[in-house]
Amino acid sequence: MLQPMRILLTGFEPFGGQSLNPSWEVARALHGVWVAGAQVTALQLPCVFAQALATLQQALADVPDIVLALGQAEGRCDFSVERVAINVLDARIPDNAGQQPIDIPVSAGGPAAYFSTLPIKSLVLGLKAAGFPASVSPSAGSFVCNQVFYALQHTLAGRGVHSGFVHLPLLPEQAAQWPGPALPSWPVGLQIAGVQQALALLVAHRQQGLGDVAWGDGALN
Ligand code: PCA
Repeated sequence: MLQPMRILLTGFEPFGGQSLNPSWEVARALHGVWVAGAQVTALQLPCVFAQALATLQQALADVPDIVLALGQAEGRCDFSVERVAINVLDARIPDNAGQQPIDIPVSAGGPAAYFSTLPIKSLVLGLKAAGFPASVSPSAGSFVCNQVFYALQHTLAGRGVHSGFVHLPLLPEQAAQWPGPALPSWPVGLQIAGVQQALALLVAHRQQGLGDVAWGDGALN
């Protein structure tokens, strides 16, 4: 019998003095949920350069069909579907262990960058059609999210797994206390519904036998 598809959905612990991270609030809400016949397993990643990859690698040992990694990006106003992970760590703030690497490769000798193997344009169009603002983002930054995204693509390269990264806006509770100019936020329920929709789109893409994308999958308009 055909095995059901398995989805790994990762989120990060809070960082930067926050007590919440939307990526983990969303991932944990979807743990164990079935989306379009595929089962979701949520995994929390530490926001620590020296620890995040070991946690990720452990979960990838039992290779899933789809991996969607989530992170918080304060200031973003929509679902930011990341196009590319770069081979550099250049931290703007210390991680949760107080480390702040500057201009260090994620993988010494590795390629300069990896593209998402998710259908990034179809995902954006599908999310927007379902009422969730979304866009393709050209940079996942150079903090722990980019490190995880790069390592994910590096580890799974050529394995036929569809994997990529989406940055999420802040939660309203976070935005209300954020210092400086007001930042956009989305309620957790909306973020959960949007990610669930994203997963359904990714399962459908995979079921249609549309392989890795590795490069753009069409125009956005
Ligand atoms: N966002 C940070 C790290 C963890 C998270 O949720 C980032 O964008 O790198």
